[in-house]
Amino acid sequence: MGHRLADASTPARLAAPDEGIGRDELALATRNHGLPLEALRYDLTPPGLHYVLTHYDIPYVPEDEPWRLSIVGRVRHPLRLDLADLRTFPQVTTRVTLECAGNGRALLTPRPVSQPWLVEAVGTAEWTGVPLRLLLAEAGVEADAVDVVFTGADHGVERGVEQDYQRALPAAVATGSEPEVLVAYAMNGAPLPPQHGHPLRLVVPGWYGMAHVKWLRDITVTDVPFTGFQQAVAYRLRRHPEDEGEPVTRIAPRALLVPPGFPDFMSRARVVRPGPVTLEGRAWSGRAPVTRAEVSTDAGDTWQEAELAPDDGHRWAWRRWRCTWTATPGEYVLSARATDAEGHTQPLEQPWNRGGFANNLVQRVPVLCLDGDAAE
Ligand SMILES: Nc1nc2c(c(=O)[nH]1)N[C@H]1C(S)=C(S)[C@@H](COP(=O)(O)O)O[C@H]1N2
Ligand SMILES: [Mo]
Repeated sequence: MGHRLADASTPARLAAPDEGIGRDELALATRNHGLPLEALRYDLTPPGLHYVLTHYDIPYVPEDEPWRLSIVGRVRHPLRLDLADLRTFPQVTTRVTLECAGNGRALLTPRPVSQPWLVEAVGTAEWTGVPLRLLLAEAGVEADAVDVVFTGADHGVERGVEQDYQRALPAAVATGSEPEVLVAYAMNGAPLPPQHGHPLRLVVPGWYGMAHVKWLRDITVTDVPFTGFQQAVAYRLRRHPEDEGEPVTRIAPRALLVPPGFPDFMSRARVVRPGPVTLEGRAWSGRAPVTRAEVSTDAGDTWQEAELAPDDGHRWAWRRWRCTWTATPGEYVLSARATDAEGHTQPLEQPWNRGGFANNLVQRVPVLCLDGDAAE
């Protein structure tokens, strides 16, 4: 009672220099969970270990409630499709590594106050559904189409703006086949779980998570650029609140290590014993195929080439890499770095913007190698 919503023009907040993670960030962190990094070992992330991010509430969709997807706006034949209708279209399955645009945010200085990801907002799944371009072809997109707007069934308020979760793709991307955008009804061969968009979601291979609209109920083709909150206010790369900013789109390259050895419970620092230690992990990029993974055991001063697993044809999924490190007693900071075919790589200095978006600073993993004796 008596509460008021923040003003719509309120910029996202930055944490004060020594401000710890607050209760509001903790509340988000307990709802939206990351990939436990040891699960980087799986080619396909097991259900429940894939990261989850939901801005508002997960909609409750009773099993017997019919779901309809409408395709309207600048189309010649507006459509209203149920799940059985969607199953009559050609079905495609694509393995996709999904990463939240805010991954790495909580490691930035100053820290943008939002979902406080370290580096674990990533997962890989096989998504099955109908190519969006086939649905749009059936509806007949008009020549003056500019954007295609996707609306989810979830509703909330964000910085004073009440809204359904909505994002748009340029019409050329939505009707194109590179990448092949899907309206997906299955994840790893089973119906979508509630937290991943049951019963329908968009999958946009190579793009950061915000584009993959969950609980998809409406597709509207527009002849003007979409200016909704998640497009024009959030998910832009801004250094100052008044900047117009570039839109966040494709995933920048990143490599992560499977945490070596075993963890200290509180600090999560890794402990290894002297001798050969296999360092392995994953590397991905939504811009171009990954061509290189490198590892450093001295906080990025020197780099060693890791061996990339053979290309298995899953263009939109992460690739495994590995190398061997001969550990001797002492303290180390391990890092990994990915490079893609267009030469994009990862910086050692933080790429900073007010949302903490698309920041692919190299990972730092503190490791203690025990004395031979202490390990007995
Ligand atoms: N309807 C809806 N779709 C959404 C979101 C949301 O809050 N509502 N979050 C987006 C964001 S920011 C991310 S990172 C991904 C996360 O997908 P996942 O939870 O399946 O991993 O969903 C996207 N799709
Ligand atoms: Mo996200």
